[in-house]
Amino acid sequence: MRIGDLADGMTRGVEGIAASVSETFMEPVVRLGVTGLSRAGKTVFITSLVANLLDRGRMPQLRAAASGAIVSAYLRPQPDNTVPRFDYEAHLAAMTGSEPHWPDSTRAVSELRLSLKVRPGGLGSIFGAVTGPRTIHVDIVDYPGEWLLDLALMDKDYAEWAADTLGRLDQRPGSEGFVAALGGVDPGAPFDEATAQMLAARFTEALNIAREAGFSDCTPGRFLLPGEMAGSPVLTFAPLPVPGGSTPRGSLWREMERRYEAYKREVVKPFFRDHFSRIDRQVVLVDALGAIHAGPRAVEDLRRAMTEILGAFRPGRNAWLTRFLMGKRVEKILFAATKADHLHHSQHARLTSIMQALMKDARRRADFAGADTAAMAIAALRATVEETREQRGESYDCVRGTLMSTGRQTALYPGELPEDPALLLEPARDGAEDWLDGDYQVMHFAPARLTLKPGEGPPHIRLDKAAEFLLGDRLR
Ligand SMILES: Nc1nc2c(ncn2[C@@H]2O[C@H](COP(=O)(O)OP(=O)(O)OP(=O)(O)O)[C@@H](O)[C@H]2O)c(=O)[nH]1
Ligand SMILES: [Mg+2]
Repeated sequence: MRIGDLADGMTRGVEGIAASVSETFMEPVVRLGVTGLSRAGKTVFITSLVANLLDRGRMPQLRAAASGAIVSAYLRPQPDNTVPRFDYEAHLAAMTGSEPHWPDSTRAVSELRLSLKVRPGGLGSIFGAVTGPRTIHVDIVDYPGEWLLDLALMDKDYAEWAADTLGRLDQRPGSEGFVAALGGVDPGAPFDEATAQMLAARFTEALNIAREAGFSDCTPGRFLLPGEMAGSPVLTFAPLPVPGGSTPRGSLWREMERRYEAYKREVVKPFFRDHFSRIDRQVVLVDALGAIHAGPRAVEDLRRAMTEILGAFRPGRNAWLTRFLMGKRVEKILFAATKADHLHHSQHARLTSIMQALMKDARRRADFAGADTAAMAIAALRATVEETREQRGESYDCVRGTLMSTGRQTALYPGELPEDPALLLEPARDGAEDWLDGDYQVMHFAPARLTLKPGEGPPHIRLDKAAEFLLGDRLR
């Protein structure tokens, strides 16, 4: 352990104590982390969750909403002054306006505080009447799941990371450009910036193509979501094989190694210290249907990424992370397959089983030290209606919605998910190229035009159950 690390850890500890004391004497705060890989559905989830907590007419499975224990809900200024605010109003306007559309992609951390006034025991409770309502603040933090994958880098030095990454290139589409570029480079040659930039550009391209093709584990995460760090040295490196003879000072390999270490120190660590270490409850959103549609390799990649992501919630996984956490741990982790409105409800249980199987794999390696975990299939914003169609004497359970590409109403029969998740996960693990029997369809539906009654939030599937799991115990 370096002295610098120790000092960092201690400051955090003191801040942590101050925060928990003020919270105990004043109003309790629950910090809810919402993560998932890019396009998993984080922005839509947070927007719809907040809208449905403000107007609770569609939240019967959230007990505190059904019982009337939540007296009121309102948005308040967030406590963190330097974190961008989650743009709830703009996202909600996009999803529920007169020309509904999906919100834009978001590329960084953002935060929103929702405060709930709760009367313990609900309406008419004697206890509630005596003590009066109390306020609970829910701080919702949206952050890219790619950043969690970077935790794995903390255990690896440059040579190990490069060997792992290079070893995986041939399993993925889009690496050709980078492989060709590598062929013309001697890692032991003296460093020059143009070569470094060229390699980083080709490598980033390969990561983006793999990501587009449905692959999940595309580290370093910040290469895909560079934000204001684009073009800086911490994002201008690439994996190189160890040069034959040695790694002389001033060589390309050495400088790449130095930048990789800088990325760990100056990008990965601050995120875990400033954001991750403060989370109380976590939802991990997963576009499982998207990966199933993309094929077995994408499913296997997703499984690995999920194991990696959930590994971040395993105490003791990493020495420096353990110190930042100071014994604090995430109390609940919800693992949710999003966009379940692409399936007829008759298949939702199967999607849930697939999520459970994916989660089990991660759990086998760790029990998350007592954190309460659950897997669900949800749709934060339901864009379809169900429909059963007859064709040549067979009936098909379809969903119907407005197709994004044409703007026309279309019915989709997505294919039948297997009852036993192993029928998907095993071929994926065995490296199959395609699914043996059948294909799984995904279509991009636009959000439906809504007419909401007073007191109703946007339509969803099981968002209330997700909220009950994540927050229910704190609202009683
Ligand atoms: N049908 C349906 N589609 C959804 C739902 N949630 C998300 N989507 C689709 O998934 C896309 C991504 O959703 P976002 O919420 O923007 O995902 P994100 O995780 O915030 O994505 P990034 O900000 O790019 O990381 C949307 O544009 C929709 O096409 C849902 O509940 N139902
Ligand atoms: Mg987003």
